[in-house]
Amino acid sequence: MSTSCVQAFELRAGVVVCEINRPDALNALNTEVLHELLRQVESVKCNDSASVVILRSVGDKAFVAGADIKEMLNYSTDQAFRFSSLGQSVFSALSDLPQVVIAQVQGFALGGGLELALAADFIIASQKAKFGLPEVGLGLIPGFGGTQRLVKRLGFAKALEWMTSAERYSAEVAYQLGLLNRVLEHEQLSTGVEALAQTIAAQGPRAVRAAKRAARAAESSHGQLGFEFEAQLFSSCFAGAEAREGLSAFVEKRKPEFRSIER
Ligand code: DAK
Repeated sequence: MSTSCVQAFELRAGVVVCEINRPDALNALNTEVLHELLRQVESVKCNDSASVVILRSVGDKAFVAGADIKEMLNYSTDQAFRFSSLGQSVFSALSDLPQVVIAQVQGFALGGGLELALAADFIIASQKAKFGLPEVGLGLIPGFGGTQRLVKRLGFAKALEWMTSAERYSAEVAYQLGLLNRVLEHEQLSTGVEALAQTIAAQGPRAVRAAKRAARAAESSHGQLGFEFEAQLFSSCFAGAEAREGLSAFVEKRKPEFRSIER
């Protein structure tokens, strides 16, 4: 396979697409895809002009059908350990991106595929999407952080049901449980995701990043510490020209021009 198994490109000002391209294997995550995903995520991280990353994949059937079962079949314990370390680096790098990351799920998001979507900030899915964690049926458990992230999203009992039953769930059920931000008609998925990405990219870029950092901190810190961090981030918004532009634009009854501000 060529290095094009994952591509990243600027869709429009402030919006980058990161796209997995292995549709013949339903975009299953093998070592090559993980290496390439890590490379692209690291380069997106340095893109100061991007506010949003759309994480999506090629093909109609699957977002990602999991870790590559055929590759894992003959793993030695050493190979399994290396695969695990690589996967964890990719998933941490993705969830630590300073940009808002939207997973666009058009079909199956199973096993490592659901874990990948969970590493994004939010998930927008087609009505045709299907979610689940089939690992226990293979004698495994999710290993890319999914056990932790799913509990945070669904609560302990539902998440454990998903992990231990290996059942598949429709987008409607996943939405009702709070896993998804939006469910869109299949044909409208790309345009809907891109429209939301554009809306976010039109806001103050520095403020969008600060909002993400503050919201992420809520997941890991408690009570007063979180409020103090929020206050620090709030005051940091006044360090550059962005807040001045946003506040002045309101007073002057015009649209703010965030994109032309130097960062
Ligand atoms: N790996 C490799 N190839 C896959 C694949 C996968 N996960 N899923 C599908 N494919 C391949 C199929 O083998 C087939 O290839 P050919 O036979 O054409 O060569 C092609 O994609 C099309 O798939 P199907 O013919 O099966 O298509 P269907 O429409 O009939 O079925 C399906 C679609 C998504 C229901 C089915 O493909 C399926 O059940 N796939 C497997 C889903 C699954 O079990 N996913 C979980 C994988 S395990 C850890 C880290 C991570 C993990 C665990 C531990 N540590 C760090 C400790 C994660 C584990 C997993 O994700």
